[in-house]
Amino acid sequence: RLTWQAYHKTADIHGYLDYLAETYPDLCSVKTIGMSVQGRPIKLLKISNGKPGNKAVWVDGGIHAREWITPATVTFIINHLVSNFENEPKYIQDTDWYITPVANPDGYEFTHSTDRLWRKNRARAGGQCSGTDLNRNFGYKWGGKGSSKNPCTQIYAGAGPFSEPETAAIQRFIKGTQAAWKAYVSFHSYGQYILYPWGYENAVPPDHRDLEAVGRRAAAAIVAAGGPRYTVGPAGSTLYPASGGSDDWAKGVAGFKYSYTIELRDTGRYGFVLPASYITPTAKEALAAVRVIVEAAQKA
Ligand code: 0X9
Ligand code: ZN
Repeated sequence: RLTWQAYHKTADIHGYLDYLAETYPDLCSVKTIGMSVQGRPIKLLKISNGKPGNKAVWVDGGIHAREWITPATVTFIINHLVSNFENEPKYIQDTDWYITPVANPDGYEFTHSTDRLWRKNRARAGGQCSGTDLNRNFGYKWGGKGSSKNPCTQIYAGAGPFSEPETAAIQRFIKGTQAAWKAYVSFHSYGQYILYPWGYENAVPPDHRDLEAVGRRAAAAIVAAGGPRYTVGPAGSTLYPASGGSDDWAKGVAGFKYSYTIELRDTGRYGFVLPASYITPTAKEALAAVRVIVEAAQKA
């Protein structure tokens, strides 16, 4: 139903999730976790063998509209997991996967129709300017460094924590689902980084050594899979301080031990406008990284 030779629009990606739930009802289910500002569904695919005691992992893409490689990568990972489930190792099978490929459907559609480099959602933010940066709108250290109160900037944090329906839907689902949450992985682009908290400032959580070790193993797995170098480190010092990110909320509030933002390819040649021929290699290396994180999550 989908290919990984081209980038697809939200409706096609959501149609693919529905197809999987119909075709593999014992393994897959789809849930609409909320509606966007403009009334589009935010869909989540759960992949689970139904065993009690499974650890739970969250994966999202498309928080930032223009980062097209991220929904493509997330759907590639879904396709791989579902098609090979029986042959996967126990740590994959005994995980409950909660996967949202397009967390910002309005923004993503806007990059297809109007402005390829749009980043934010499509909220009527204030004055002439639209859009809240969903990765500044999460409710941990909201409104601090690297975010703005000015709706005309790319890093507008919104009127308050979780003011946007897209971030509120993620919060409501994660907080409202009885699951043994262990790993949170948010795909972004670009730059080839594996980042962990904190992002809001140059500081690290008490278990930062575990996050660094697993991040380095994930980067090594990417290289072993034939991929390029990814830089590993705490987001605030490795990239820049930016508060209100989903990764910090996952770690600081929602209780995920292993919380990562993975910035996919490339390092700037094409940037956000990565040609579709890069989807397969990028997604393969991302899957290799996710395997490492999920294996660690099983032991957490
Ligand atoms: O600035 C961001 O939101 C992310 N980079 S991007 O180029 N995709 O926009 C990095 C977020 C890292 N995490 C935190 N700062 N919490
Ligand atoms: Zn991003």
